[in-house]
Amino acid sequence: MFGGDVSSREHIGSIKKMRTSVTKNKIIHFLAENKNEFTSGEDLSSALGFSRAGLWKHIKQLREEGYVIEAVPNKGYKLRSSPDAMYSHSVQDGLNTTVIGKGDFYYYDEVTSTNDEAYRLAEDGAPEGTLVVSDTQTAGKGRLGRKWSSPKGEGVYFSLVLRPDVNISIIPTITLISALAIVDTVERVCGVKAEIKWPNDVLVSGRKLCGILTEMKAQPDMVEFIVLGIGINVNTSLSKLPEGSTSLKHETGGVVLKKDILKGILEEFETDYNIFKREGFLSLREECKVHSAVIGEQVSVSEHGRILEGTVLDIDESGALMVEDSRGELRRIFSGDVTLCRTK
Ligand code: BT5
Repeated sequence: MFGGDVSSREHIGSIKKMRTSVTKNKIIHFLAENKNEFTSGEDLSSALGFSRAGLWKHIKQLREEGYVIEAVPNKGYKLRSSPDAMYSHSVQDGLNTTVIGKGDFYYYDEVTSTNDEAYRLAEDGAPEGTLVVSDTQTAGKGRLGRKWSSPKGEGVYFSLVLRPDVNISIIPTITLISALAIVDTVERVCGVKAEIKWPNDVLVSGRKLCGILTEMKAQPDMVEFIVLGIGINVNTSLSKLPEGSTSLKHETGGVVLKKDILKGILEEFETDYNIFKREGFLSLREECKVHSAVIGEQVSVSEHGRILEGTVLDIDESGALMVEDSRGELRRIFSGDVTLCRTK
């Protein structure tokens, strides 16, 4: 699943870009940890293992990205202020979680897909809670080979590695639980009311704000790992998005800090995920239903090329959609695309 249609030259270019962002992440992390004092260029380059010339090049790039880094001869460097970037210190400082996003953290300026990167890391043994964030994706993925538009610096695109020790049958409900975390976060951080559109979208006033792509590696009865990928339009101009999308900037009329959205989702998700690992979907189901955009609605569901029309009655304990068709028969849908026939 890696590389896909990316040529090897593009692939090498993208690896170089990844290395650059890893280095910049280290510099910012170091300066942020020592923000009350100057750090000499010599100390900084020897602590991080690169040349003074290399250090200067990265400092220059960081300034271009909006970091205010003071440089005083014979004293060194000091971080004065940071833009709304996603380097580890901006996200992990004050992050109120214990595992999710708290440990291994990978930030990239550009990546093909954070899900592909997280999947590769998970195969190499990345622990639960590993976070991969990118400023943009050149091959952001939706379900069934669809594309996810990821305008640079405007949205939040990230993936988490999860290793829950739960029955494989309840894994699809992780998507709904993460949607719940997103709904709670956008309400808490920006006062925007959002809804969960089964199975993997978050909508505001019927327009798509966020998409979730959950991928899994499993043995017949055991989950090896899950990659939970989330893309959310934060300060994105609607002109860069497909018809029917929205962004938090569009909904609130102002710029929203991306790091606040990411931190909020990580915190809300960890709380719900811990409940999920202890008790399964049962105690989160009611909350998902309360925030559902589809319950009680007339819908058309496309599942493996078949179209079913009916009224959504429920989301069951395994996360399946319960739809009553025109003959009054109850149908259980495990995956598919839902189109709302009328809005609430
Ligand atoms: C999804 O698929 O909605 C899942 C999207 C998951 C994206 C995240 S970003 C981080 C991580 N890394 C990845 O590579 N992916 C995940 P689906 O339900 O199949 O919807 C895809 C459809 O949503 C597309 O065909 C478009 O119509 C629409 N779409 C694409 N980009 C969008 C955007 N930025 N905002 C709203 N709608 C979009």
